[in-house]
Amino acid sequence: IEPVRLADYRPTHYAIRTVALDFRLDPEATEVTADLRLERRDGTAPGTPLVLDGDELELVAVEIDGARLKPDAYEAGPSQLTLLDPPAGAFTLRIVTRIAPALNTKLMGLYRTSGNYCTQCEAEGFRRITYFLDRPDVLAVYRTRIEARKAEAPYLLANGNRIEGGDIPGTDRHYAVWHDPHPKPSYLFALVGGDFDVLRDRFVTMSGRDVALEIYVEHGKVERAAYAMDSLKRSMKWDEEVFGLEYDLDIFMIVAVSDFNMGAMENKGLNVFNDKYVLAARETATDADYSHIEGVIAHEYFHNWTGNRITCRNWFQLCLKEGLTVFRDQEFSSDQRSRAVKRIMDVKLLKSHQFPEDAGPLAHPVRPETYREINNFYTATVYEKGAEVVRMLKTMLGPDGFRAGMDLYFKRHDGDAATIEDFLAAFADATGRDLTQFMLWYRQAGTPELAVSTDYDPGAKTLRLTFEQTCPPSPGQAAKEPMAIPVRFGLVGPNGEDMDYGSIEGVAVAGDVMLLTAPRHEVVVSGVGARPVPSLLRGFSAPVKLSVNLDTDDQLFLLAHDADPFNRWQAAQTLATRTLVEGSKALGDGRAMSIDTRLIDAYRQIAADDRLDHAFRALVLGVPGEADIAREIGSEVDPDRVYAARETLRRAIATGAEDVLAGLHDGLALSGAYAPDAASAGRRSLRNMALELLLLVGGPDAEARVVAHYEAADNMTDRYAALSALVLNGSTAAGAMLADFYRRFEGDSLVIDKWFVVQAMAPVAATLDRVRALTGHPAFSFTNPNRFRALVTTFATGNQTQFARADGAGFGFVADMVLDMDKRNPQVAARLLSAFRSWRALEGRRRAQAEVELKRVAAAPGLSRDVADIAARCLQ
Ligand code: HT7
Ligand code: ZN
Repeated sequence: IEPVRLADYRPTHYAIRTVALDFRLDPEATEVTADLRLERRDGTAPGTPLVLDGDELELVAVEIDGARLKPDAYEAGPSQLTLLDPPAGAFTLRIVTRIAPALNTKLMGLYRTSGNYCTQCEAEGFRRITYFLDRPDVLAVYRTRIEARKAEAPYLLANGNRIEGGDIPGTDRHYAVWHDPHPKPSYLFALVGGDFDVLRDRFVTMSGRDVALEIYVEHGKVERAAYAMDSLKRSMKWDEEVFGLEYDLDIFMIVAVSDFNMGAMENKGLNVFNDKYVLAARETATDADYSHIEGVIAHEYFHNWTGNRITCRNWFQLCLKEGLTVFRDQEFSSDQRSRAVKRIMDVKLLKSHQFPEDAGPLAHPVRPETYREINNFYTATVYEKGAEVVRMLKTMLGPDGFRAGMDLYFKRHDGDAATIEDFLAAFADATGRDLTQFMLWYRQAGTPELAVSTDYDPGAKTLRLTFEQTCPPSPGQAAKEPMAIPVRFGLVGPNGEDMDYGSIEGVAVAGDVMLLTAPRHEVVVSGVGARPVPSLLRGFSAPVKLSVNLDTDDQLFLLAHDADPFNRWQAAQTLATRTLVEGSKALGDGRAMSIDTRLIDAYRQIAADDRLDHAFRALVLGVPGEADIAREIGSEVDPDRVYAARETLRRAIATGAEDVLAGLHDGLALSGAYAPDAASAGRRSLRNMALELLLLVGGPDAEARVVAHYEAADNMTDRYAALSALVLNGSTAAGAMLADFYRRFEGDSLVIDKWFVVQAMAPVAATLDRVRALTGHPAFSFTNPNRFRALVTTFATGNQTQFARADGAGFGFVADMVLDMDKRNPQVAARLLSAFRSWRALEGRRRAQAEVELKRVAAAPGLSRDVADIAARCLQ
């Protein structure tokens, strides 16, 4: 497959000014009439052919200015329509296509979900509806008419404001007409037709615009949309208060569907959501589900400005909307909840998903320069690292400089299809700063490594800090240039408080941020009265791998005293990681794993410290995940040893803090009405962490405690915590509890997904057969991405020991699933295949098995571009 290259970008020869669409909805034969008002762009020679994109389309008719085109005036196929000699002046092109939503298993373009019609056009789905210049730099004003049988689709929705509608006399049909005054690219087009329940509300914007808010859900689920509606209103208010950004239509609609390839989609005025990010009730959704709903609702709403009003010039600029919008939703959640806890959770996600991506064959820059299949670039790097890059900008420019840059960006580019260069130019111009070096964060892949050595001279009262940055090679980028790395820091004095200091030589400093720009900086801090423990990279001020020559005592000191909660958490992670990396090596060599009792004491103290936030304590007690440990080990990884080391450490913490944990579990139960707020959720998270650890201590009391917890639960967070503790621990009572859970929630698909997830994650040899058997369970479905991801993708990405079984059977099963799914839904298949991305870091036998399966996939006939691309890159 030929790659698309950023260097080859050219604007289109023709502009499309307006689009009038007419849909006659039918499951097998929807007819779409598109009237496109086209114009040759300046600089395009008259007679230049107009080449429109298509995908699996059937052309019914084509006309120019009302006259049918002669067959020799155009060339048409399922994936292209070319007008060989278009008129010299502006003209209207009418294209009639026929599509079959009921047969659309890719869930791109117009498809069916639970008997309703819906669309997904990002990135290249619009071309599955009609022939078009289906790229983000072609902006047009859309008018959409939809017609359908009234009984089948009582609601007919599209972007913008509804301007007309009614019954069609003498038929059982009706219609609606929508007009979106804001020019937009085709990927933001949306249409929904179907039968729903609706939750309605209103929001008055800061300038007094009265906006109707509507959330459409499948019948019987409207009560479960209340939290989403509340999140939406809070998001709208927050964007006004924090960024001065106001909503710009008279109506904002969200439709929750059960078949969806990703999380949600920010179509102008008509967001379409995976229902798992809308529906929540105490008995069915966990606290994590509630916080995801809040975050995703905010994210899609925030796209209205960062993505819709200012869109991307081409798909290479995807991070322009995604990284920035993730940053905005992170900030929103930080303001709604605990900033420190949110930051730790975001960094956990970055390290567990983006760092491995950046270290393997799928690594790519935040702004890639080539792609073969754009759907494979909706990645942790574009989203999460993209958000980190925006966060660094704010750290470097300060809150006022950052806001000035954002304001200028909106002022300059509203209505544009912009680039990362435009984005950075706004910050450079608003603040007078040179961001040339900073641009490397968008251009260079790989996680920079920052090694720091510290040396205190008591005589001179100076602290010397030597910083050295390197960045390992990544595909297509052998050598890297030094990056601009902001390091937020403090010096923690002997009394545990931040110390004052004098001047700092050797690096530029603004406030508590040093800005490293060179491969090596020798920094001397003077006027340091006593030996400090430096706290570096506070708040994770840059997405780098930091190693500092601090010994266990220093790290324990930071864990106990650092004023920066992120670095307290990080100190625990650093100590645990050292123990686990050493431990898994020791287990491999047939030695016992050694665990410093001071570390266990520290965990015990954190658990018992009532001055600390509950959620924060729970996070500190959560030792690094298996994938994090594997990443630290780097090569010749044996997942069984990693797992064994991790369980040994967790058991040691549980045993050492048993009385404290029992006290927490007994004392933290909440009485009264359930609320999903951060404080209550934090309390539950600490209590459930205590429960999980207590089970590791073992004995009949521990298991009985979990069973009692499950039975007493009045919410899904507590019930699911008990279920997953038992199942993941392989406890004897797990089978009965799984059966009970299924009975209670049978028919509630989103909850049954949790039942699939927990079984797919069980770290025991029987899991593979169990997962295989569950693919035949009546509640499972190969056509629904949520079901498939819950069972199969979770097995591949959330169960290191069983996916990477030494006999290769886990890899074989997943490869079979990829090939099977590829025929139906290539996007879902390709995501599953990316689970192989760290295969080269495995020990020899497993590595060889993974390679065999990857090669089998790569060689299969008729592969989609999505899967072929991932397979080829994994093997390169
Ligand atoms: N912008 C949205 C991306 C998306 C998507 C991409 C490819 C295929 C299907 C998709 N559904 C949604 C989601 C977002 O980041 O907000
Ligand atoms: Zn997004």
